[in-house]
Amino acid sequence: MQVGTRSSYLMIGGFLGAGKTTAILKLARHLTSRGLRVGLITNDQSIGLVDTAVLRNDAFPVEEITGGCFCCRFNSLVEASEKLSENTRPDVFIAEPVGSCTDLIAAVSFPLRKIYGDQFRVSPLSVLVDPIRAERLLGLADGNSFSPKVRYIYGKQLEEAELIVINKCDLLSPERQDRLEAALRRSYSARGVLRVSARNDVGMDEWLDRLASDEALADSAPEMDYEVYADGESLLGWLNVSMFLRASTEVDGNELLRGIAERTRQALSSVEIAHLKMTLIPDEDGGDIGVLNLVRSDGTAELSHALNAPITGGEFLLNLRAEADPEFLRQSVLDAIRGCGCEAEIRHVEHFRPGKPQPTYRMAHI
Ligand SMILES: Nc1nc2c(ncn2[C@@H]2O[C@H](COP(=O)(O)OP(=O)(O)O)[C@@H](O)[C@H]2O)c(=O)[nH]1
Ligand SMILES: [Mg+2]
Repeated sequence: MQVGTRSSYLMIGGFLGAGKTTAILKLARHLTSRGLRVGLITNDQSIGLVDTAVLRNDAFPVEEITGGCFCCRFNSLVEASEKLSENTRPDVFIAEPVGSCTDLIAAVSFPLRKIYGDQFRVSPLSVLVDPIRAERLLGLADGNSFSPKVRYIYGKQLEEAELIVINKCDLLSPERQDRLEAALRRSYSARGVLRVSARNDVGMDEWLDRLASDEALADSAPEMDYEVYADGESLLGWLNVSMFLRASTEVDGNELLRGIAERTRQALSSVEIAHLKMTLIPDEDGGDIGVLNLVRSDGTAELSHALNAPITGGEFLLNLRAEADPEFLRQSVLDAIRGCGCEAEIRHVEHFRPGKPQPTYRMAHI
């Protein structure tokens, strides 16, 4: 990626669980190996972010914007980039918006291009897709899904994508990949549809090359019904938990995470989970981290990063987004944690439905 005096600004959107954080780590490593300095920006409605813990574990500089999405906290986004610049002077910023957020072209890309165009070269908005979720939402496969207003957000994310990036291609046969790509091309007007496997580091260089070209940049944003968008967001319950777990003897931290995930899934069998993610950072010094993800109610709880050694306790973070009452999520998860046999010292528990998005700027055209 060629960089002049301006920093590049990459935004990797996509629904909850699509693989944004995984992809950002891989893109950051590729950029570093090309000799470029990278700064990362995470975003959430609340504090105690699993994503920040995962990215910091890789020693990249990370700033997090909490308490609202980029669109509604546009000035914080610019401040975050300035803060990163104080120490690192990144050539490339990579930002991960909230997975239930849309209207990023009108509320982030255009204002950045228009107001801060002398500082940032804004790359095409990539929208990352989990292929199993996409097959269901596009009617190519059966399976649990969300209610119509949540699906409205999903559709709008794809409608505004300048590049659609089908991730997790390792999960699909080439025929299913072809069918999904054809359906996405039929339904949406993105300038490019790419296929990658972020976890396996496949297709990342081609993606970076597309991000470096201006060809995919849009000049107008899709229309957005903010009432439907707000209703859709508020149907998703959010829960962030931060606590210390202590065991009386050494335990297998990976099993502990799996157990909490399984009991949570059972308690939430009647609702659709969008993303359940947890990190466990052991007290024992050594840079170890356990990371567990579940991206659909009927998916597999995966340890995307396993702990190397038994633990006696550690710092535990859990973020859950599911189409359900937040109080029900809170009770279910706290019960699931109680069942793990550790003593839990709670630092922070927050559960809520996101409020109506009110973007700082909204520009329909550039
Ligand atoms: N099979 C597969 N899983 C992936 C891939 N990329 C990410 N994942 C998994 O998808 C889950 C959600 O990833 P994450 O990056 O947290 O998604 P985000 O919510 O979009 O940031 C994790 O379990 C990842 O390991 C991929 O290329 N293939
Ligand atoms: Mg993420």
